[in-house]
Amino acid sequence: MSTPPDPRKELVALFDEMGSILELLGANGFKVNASRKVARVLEDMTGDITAYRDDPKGLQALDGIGKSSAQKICQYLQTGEMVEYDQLLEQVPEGLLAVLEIPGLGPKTVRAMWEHAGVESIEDLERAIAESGLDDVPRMGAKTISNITDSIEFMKKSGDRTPLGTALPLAEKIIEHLGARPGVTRIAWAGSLRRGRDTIGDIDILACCEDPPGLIEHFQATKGVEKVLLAGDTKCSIRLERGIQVDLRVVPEPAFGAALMYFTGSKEHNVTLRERAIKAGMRLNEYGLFPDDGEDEPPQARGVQPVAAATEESIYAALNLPMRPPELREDRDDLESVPDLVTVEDIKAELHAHTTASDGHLSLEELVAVAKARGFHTIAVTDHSRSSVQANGLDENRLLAHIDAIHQCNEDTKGITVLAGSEVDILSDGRLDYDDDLLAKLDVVVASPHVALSQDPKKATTRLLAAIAHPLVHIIGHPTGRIINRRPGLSPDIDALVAAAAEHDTALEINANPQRLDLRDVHVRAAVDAGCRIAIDTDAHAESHFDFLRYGVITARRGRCTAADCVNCLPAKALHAWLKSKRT
Ligand code: DGT
Ligand code: CA
Ligand code: CA
Ligand code: ZN
Repeated sequence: MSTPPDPRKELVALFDEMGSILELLGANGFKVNASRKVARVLEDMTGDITAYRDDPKGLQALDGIGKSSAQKICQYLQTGEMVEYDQLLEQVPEGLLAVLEIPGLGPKTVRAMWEHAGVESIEDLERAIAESGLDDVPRMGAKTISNITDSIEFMKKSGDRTPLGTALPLAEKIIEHLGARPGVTRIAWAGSLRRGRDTIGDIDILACCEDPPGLIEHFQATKGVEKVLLAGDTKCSIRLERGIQVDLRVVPEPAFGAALMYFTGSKEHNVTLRERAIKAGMRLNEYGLFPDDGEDEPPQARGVQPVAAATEESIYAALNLPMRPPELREDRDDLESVPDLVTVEDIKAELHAHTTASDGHLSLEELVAVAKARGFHTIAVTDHSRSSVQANGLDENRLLAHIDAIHQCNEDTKGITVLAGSEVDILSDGRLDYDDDLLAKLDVVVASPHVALSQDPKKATTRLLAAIAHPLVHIIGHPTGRIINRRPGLSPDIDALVAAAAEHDTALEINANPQRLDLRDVHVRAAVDAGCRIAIDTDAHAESHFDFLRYGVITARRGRCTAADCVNCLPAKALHAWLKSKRT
């Protein structure tokens, strides 16, 4: 499950942040822009950055990367550090970077608040507004201040849960750091992260180790620790710079399964299991499943041998239950039945992806090569339609030429089927962005809402129902348009949508981009129950986006989706037959 950290992404973040720090420090605009430009170049880079480890000249050959940036990148690739970044970071108060993240606040304003009102953190800013209305800061009108207050409120409301797509890679890094220590025999994440919720309150990690105090100390030395909240003999909590809390618990190896089960939760599932244990004359806690001998004192404290403790499987089995995947431990359904949930390996086709023809970063040939390397039998090229002007959507003529190019590419490529598709905007009234004549020329039509995402639920339902019933549409892309922590998106009548989707044989998409995860878990569940087809697509705009698949799959699993429910799991022949069934 663990993937190594991506140094390219880390470098993008470092250069972006250096740009912000430079701006806060009042550096000249040229330096600021140069740093941001490097971030953009690295962001777009599709090759392997580590190949440049000892090759600053090669980096300099890239447009936008100068000599000193090239040296910084090599230094980071060689040592994992960047001296200039560390030096810059020392010159600004840590909390000031968080102030910069408040929507609508630019570096110039933040710098003025820092200089004139001593603002070094969000808390300082709130205090300064309450006490003086920031009247010592030039050009601070009442309107600006009220906007700042609103933004802080919104950040507080949405910002206390971390998106899965941020938490999972972080947990992988921490586990890699901890696992590198000798004497660590077991290590895993638990909690809502293991259950795959779309947002995570905190990260829970469990480990078995010959030297618990040593591991606890090592944990506190994790990169990016802002504060140690608690440090005991077997338990430690830290807060990372981004405000994310991580709990580590070191548990005895013979009880690892019981601890993993307990700390994976959910709390509600734990309660249900405990009641089941009691009915069977047993007691279940984080140390194991024990025979109930009627004593008050906990069994583990009295040396009672557990019935089961080492693995989750053994505990479920002793309770006469099938092993339950973590994604289904929300206490939403009966314990006796566990469907055979879809896995990442089951996915054989990508049906929603973009190229440089609209707003993607990969050329058609690059996209196809990536999809082939991932082992897919089919890739659908679905660039944006004409109304998505900001995404460089294709007008009719460009689309016709694109279709020809894709079909030609399909003929020239062995080992994968390349389909001509489009991600067609569903306009606010439910009409599609191209005429039927043109849609009929496409092998795959993904219809997605992109605008008017705050329309009322009735209109949203009518709009989406029209697209679902459209005979030329295969898939509804990110049906609600929500962005986690940023935008709620449409609230259509999901039951009506899934019933219509089943009737018209139209698939509903789980967009695997971790900012979207739309359909969300409960919607997937409704769709699966209604017997409608599910698509799991990454909506790739770059090579790295293919890695989003795991977030889509975990969301599908939370909705009880099996491979049989998912069009991306169909064998090539069956998939192509379904797509063609909407073209006759
Ligand atoms: P989160 O962090 O808010 O996204 O959600 P969780 O589920 O990760 O919750 P967390 O971190 O408070 O606790 C991790 C697991 O530990 C939780 O899923 C179940 C278990 N747990 C924690 N407190 C209790 C409790 O009071 N009773 C029971 N039965 N289990 C608990
Ligand atoms: Ca948690
Ligand atoms: Ca926790
Ligand atoms: Zn898309």
